[in-house]
Amino acid sequence: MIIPALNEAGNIGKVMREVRAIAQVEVIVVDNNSTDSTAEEAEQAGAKVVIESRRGYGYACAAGVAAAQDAEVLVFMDGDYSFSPADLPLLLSPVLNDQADIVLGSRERGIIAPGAMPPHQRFGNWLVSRLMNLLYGISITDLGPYRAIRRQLLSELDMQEMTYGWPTEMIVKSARRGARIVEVPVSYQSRRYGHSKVSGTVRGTVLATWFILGVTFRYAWRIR
Ligand SMILES: Nc1nc2c(ncn2[C@@H]2O[C@H](COP(=O)(O)OP(=O)(O)OP(=O)(O)O)[C@@H](O)[C@H]2O)c(=O)[nH]1
Ligand SMILES: [Mg+2]
Repeated sequence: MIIPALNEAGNIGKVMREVRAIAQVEVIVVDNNSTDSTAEEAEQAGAKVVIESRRGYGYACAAGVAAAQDAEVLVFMDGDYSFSPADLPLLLSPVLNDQADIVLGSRERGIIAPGAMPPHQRFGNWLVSRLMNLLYGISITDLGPYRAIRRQLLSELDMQEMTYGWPTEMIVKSARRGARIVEVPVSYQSRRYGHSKVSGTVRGTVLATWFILGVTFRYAWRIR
């Protein structure tokens, strides 16, 4: 499991302990120059901590992939304790049962705690999901960052988006390759501690919207 984490002290230890209680999986926390004790907290709770100095969600995820050398299946999860480690078996089973190549955790199909997702984020996810369904012939309800993917598929995708576009690129390129994309319901709650870096800030929202829409359209019209 790969957890990109930027200033998630207070959350990351709790996330780690819950993952440990659910499954014996290797957990790689990628610290992007946090200014708090994220790295120490993750290490103490048993994570392998990788440092990526280039700022960006995609850079952090890519560094995690590089560090997870032996894993055949990779799971990505946020480090702010907004997703539930208890949903991990649900995410993994379609891949392990050879029914999917990539499994997306859908908050829309699951339970969203009151106030956990700001209305603009919920609307944006709805809109982009539908756009992707139309442009790529898939059937998804959310852009869930909590997801599982076969390593083989991920390496074939040749990921280029190293910031906000990473999760979108993974979906649209998987769709273009005809990979089996399956959604499972996951629960979502507000972060416990710390500050939002994406949807809870104006800068994060504007940049995420720009990259998500840009990547969604770019690959729809690119020649194979
Ligand atoms: N390594 C790394 N992690 C990041 C970066 N930006 C965000 N993250 C992590 O990515 C996850 C998602 O970021 P959040 O700040 O929770 O974004 P959000 O879910 O839209 O916002 P909230 O509603 O506050 O939870 C968290 O685990 C962050 O720590 C980054 O630049 N580098
Ligand atoms: Mg969050």
